[in-house]
Amino acid sequence: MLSAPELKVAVLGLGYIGLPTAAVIARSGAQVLGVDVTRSVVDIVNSGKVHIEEVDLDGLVSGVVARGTLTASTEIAPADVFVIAVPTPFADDHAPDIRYVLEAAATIATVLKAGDTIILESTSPVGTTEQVRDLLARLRPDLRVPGRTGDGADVAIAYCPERVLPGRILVELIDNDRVIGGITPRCARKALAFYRRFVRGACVTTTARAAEMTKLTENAFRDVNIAFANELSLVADTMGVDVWEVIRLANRHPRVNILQPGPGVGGHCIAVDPWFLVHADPDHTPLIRTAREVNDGKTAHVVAQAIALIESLPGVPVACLGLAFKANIDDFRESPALRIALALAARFGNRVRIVEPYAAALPNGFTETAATLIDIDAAIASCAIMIVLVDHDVFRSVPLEERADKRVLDTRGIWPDQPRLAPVSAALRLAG
Ligand code: SAJ
Repeated sequence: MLSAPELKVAVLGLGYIGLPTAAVIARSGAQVLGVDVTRSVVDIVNSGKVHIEEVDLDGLVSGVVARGTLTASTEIAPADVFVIAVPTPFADDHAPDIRYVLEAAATIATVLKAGDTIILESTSPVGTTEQVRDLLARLRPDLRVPGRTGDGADVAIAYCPERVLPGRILVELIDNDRVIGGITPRCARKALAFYRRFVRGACVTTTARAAEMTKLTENAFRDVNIAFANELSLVADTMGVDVWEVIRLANRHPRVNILQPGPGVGGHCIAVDPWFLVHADPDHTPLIRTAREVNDGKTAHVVAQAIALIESLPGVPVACLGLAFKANIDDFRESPALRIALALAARFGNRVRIVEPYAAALPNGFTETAATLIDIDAAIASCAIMIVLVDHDVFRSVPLEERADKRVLDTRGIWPDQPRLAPVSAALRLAG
């Protein structure tokens, strides 16, 4: 491995993972080229700014761009290490779509040289890293690829999944342990030396296939466990029991650790990745598939509950608290809160008021509706029905005296002291 100032790294994909990763590598002293197919993203980064919200990312990017250690381009250039961090969506039938990974690999092939290392970080179905290897072998027959030509490979290829939590990305990029899967042990060792430059967590090596499955397993584990909590929330409703109290009490058992129910699972990872396992082996994944269905079903259940509550109080304004996919972030991707608020806005029009401190304006989907964006104070003043969809701190901190007279559907359990059936004050009904 080259010493710090000489190492050239290209990061392909400047999204939620690629941009922070590129910036952290640049801070470690390497010369980083961020490559993205979107011109506007490249221009924003080159001006020292960021196109995504993430804690402390703006300061880091402006610093490394000002120092010249991070530059962005739509064009690839030769480098010593290539990191692929592009999206891996799935199609309507849940089949994973690795087209962007293969396109990135084909781009790298144009500048690849002996001695280079290619690392895939995108969440990928098992076998994708081998497909990258096979593609490179086809496009660059002049280079010996690993795993096909004994130990004599000219390039190293590895899979190392990102595992960072939105909102804590810069911390977790450094502190989390990394699983580094090589096509061969030698590939893993080369990638390991690269990650050791900027990762403080342990770096553990394995095969590419095991690393790919590990990433999918982590997110499927979380999905299954959230599904358990969501299923409990339905049973507890039927029984007339407070599910959050039950979970709190059950979790006092030394070997029980139940997650939190909510309005469904959002984000671009946990609601997506389990399908990669189901698609790969449908016969052996009834639990993982059912968990997905339970979590998606919870969103539909909340919509039905909210409709029943709103219809029971004709004319009363409704506040939907939150659109983000989880607390204290501005990310609305795959958000159940957004889906629920949209369904209610489409049905109840101007009775619906959205409170989302992380949005300057309502997202596009609302333009067809008469829903409005208001702040939490206006919601407290004007809405007798409150549907809590996101556990943002600003909602959690509303004291009981400001909401005691509200009818609340609290999908996140943020107001345990809320009276179950507060009366609706006539003053809060919409005129007419
Ligand atoms: N959620 C619940 N109940 C819970 C925990 C979460 O309903 O007890 C919901 C959240 O509200 C949200 C969704 O699940 O809608 C996902 O949120 P999250 O915080 O669990 O996870 P993400 O999607 O932000 O990030 C996950 C992380 N994976 C794991 O924790 C196993 C992160 O480490 C991964 O890097 C990321 O996916 C990814 O990129 O794969």
